[in-house]
Amino acid sequence: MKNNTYLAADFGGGSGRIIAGTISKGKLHIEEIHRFTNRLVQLGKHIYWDFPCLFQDMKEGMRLAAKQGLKINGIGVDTWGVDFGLIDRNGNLLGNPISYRDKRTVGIPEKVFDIISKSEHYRRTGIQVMPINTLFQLYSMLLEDCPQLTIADRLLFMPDLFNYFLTGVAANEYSISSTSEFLNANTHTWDVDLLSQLKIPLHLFGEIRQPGTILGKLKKEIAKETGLDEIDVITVGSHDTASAIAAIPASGENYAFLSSGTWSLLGTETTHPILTEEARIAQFTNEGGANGKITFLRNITGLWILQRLMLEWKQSGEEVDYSNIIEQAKLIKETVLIDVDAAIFQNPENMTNNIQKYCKERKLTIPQNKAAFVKCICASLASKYKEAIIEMNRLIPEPIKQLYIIGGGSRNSLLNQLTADVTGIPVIAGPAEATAIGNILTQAYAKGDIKSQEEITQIVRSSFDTKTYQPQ
Ligand code: LRH
Repeated sequence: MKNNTYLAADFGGGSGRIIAGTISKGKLHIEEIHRFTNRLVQLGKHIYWDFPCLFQDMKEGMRLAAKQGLKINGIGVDTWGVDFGLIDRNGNLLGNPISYRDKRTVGIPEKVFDIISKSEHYRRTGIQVMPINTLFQLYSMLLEDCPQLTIADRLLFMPDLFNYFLTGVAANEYSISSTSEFLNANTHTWDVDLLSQLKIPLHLFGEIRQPGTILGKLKKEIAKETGLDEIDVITVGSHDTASAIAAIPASGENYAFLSSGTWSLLGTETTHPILTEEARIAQFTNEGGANGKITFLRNITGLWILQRLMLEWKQSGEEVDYSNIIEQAKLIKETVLIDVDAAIFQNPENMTNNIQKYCKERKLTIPQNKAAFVKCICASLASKYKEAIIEMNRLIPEPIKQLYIIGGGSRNSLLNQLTADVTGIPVIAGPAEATAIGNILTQAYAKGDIKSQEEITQIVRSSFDTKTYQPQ
């Protein structure tokens, strides 16, 4: 029997998943094999990801898949953007990767823009300036003369790091590399002039691999440990946003996407980067897609604030029935709006306190119960989406006519309806597992089971239901 199952290792800021996808008769069937927590760890001065633990969790998922007797043809890894690990010349990891939520980049963009102007930086990289981006993280290490940097041989972004320890092949995948601010938006290669200007060592950066190519074989010892064969490890759109966008079930033209999870990535696909001053000022970014296209989008703080509130409610021992709170929130007519991108919400000790503080300082009505908090956040997100669509319509040839919401956030019916209402365009929600789906179908493309992006879209359309919300 032909091996037609692929494993997606999909890591988000709050959890990781191993998902198996089987393609049969033009349809994809997915099954979650293993889900685990991804925690931020405060250790000394910094906030880290626990990479060894995440790697172990991934192997456990692989072991469970093997145990089910699935005929596995390949595995692909995708993660959130911008973060990385450094490898020494013996191939060892130089410390756990530091999270983008760490404070080490505070004040760093200003220092970079003393050396290169914002306009030139955008013309080269096409990337929206966000202090979390790799450029600022690495520059902060350079400024503090970090010993790790002196002995580092290679820089590997999070998915590259997983791939490296799976195969022994150290490579930088294109879509994840595009989140760094080190790639040239036109040539899709490392911007050597920019790196040299900032005195960032060039040897850290390696060969750029395109999504949909075979990276290498699973190491013998990992195959043995997990019970899998020495299967192919395949580079997918290893930036989770790129994989999610590859799985938009779009039909027709002039659509925008919203990849909705911890972050909200709202934008559209273009064939060429848009590097104008207007795009820079509007804070749009040109990232690399999984299908040769550019994902022209704005990074908006997504469901992060709500995720943190839920955690705080649970930690205080309260009963939290998410769907019930959403239903209650739907009944609330009036709400205050907050700026979800305000620095005060980035990584506070207590999110509830900071929302209260934010409202108090602006003499806004403070939400009084869980449903009021949820309504406030969903309405605030929807208003950000509206603003982004208005700005985007000024920058692209034809206005957006419909919005596809994909990712876990597409399950939030309150947010979907509010978004349709304030933007005035239909919202098509689903699939929630778009990232894993894009990951799996890109692997199938690499192995020749699927021939084109059009076929990927067709498979998504016939395999997963969507729900349309008309503006009211
Ligand atoms: C979404 C995302 C987004 C951000 C990053 C930190 O998961 O990849 O593009 O830039 O996380």
